[in-house]
Amino acid sequence: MAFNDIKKLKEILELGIKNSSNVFVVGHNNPDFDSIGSSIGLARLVKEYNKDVYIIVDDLKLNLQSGIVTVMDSVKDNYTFIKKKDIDKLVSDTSLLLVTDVNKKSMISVGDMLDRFGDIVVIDHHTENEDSIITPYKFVDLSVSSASEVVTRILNSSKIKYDANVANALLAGIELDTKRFRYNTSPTTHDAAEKLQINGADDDDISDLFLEEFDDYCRISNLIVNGTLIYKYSDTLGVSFTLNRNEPKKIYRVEDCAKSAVKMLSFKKIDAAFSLGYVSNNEIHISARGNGRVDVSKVMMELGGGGNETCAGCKVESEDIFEVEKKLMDSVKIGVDPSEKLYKTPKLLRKKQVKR
Ligand SMILES: [Mn+2]
Repeated sequence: MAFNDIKKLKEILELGIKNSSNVFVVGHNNPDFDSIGSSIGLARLVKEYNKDVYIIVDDLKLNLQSGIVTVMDSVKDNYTFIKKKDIDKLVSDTSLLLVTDVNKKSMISVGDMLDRFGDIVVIDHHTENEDSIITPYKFVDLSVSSASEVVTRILNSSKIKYDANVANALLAGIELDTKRFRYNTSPTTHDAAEKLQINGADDDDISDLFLEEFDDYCRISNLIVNGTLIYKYSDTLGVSFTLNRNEPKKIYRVEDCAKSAVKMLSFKKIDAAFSLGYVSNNEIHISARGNGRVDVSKVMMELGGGGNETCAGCKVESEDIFEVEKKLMDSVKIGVDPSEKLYKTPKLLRKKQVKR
């Protein structure tokens, strides 16, 4: 169903934009640099055809990474960011929706209202599954570095001029998904990056985007320190559970949970790390990371989420984070190889003493 011919994609985009009344661009929820960079690049393409274009970012600003906010702010004078609730008065059956860096309905904010748009074009580099958007205009190429690379190539081959802020946004997308040119690159990736630099992308600006904010570091460290319990499930299997036990209702970013779980997994004798936090008033996010001894996707599936063996997550609606943690602690056993000799009740190995 999907195709991977970039020339065909370019033709579809040109025709689709020309024939539309207005255009919406959406990336995945909890946007990263590739999703936001490719969205901005696509919005630049749309503007070439003098059509109104809206970039949908539905996440709370509070939940966005600081670098994403910096990128959005850098282009906000020329590009319009809207929330899902603003779409109603703008959308019609001649509207075009461009979906970038994602192809699954459940991962975009407008997944439940796709029938409101006239046509949908998907531009992505991730595998498809039964949740993938159904449209004849689906470009999916697993071999390209990033959605930003694809969009850069289209802008360049159409000889469209773009400013340094757009170039920075696109280059940040490529750099994120290639881990700064260490993985997944091809000659076309480097060619795209070179052209972005010629158009004003600045390596120092991009390095700044990748730097951690001190506040983020403090928040994540505070989360770990104020609430990590380590349990032994067997003689050798250690599992950590992180949540803010001082202020259990505190709102975190999905990113905070993910980063704290990754951090916990970097410690000796931790085989799986789970990090829980409220991301809105009654919605709890759980990030799960493992080294393979516990299949964390099985654990997350038990709570309605998913992922893969070493990296998974889920969202749970609940007023009681401790109750969710209890259920999670029980579910861990499901992810353990049945040959492993587990204790009847896991032993609390280390309880962080909270000092204020
Ligand atoms: Mn990507």
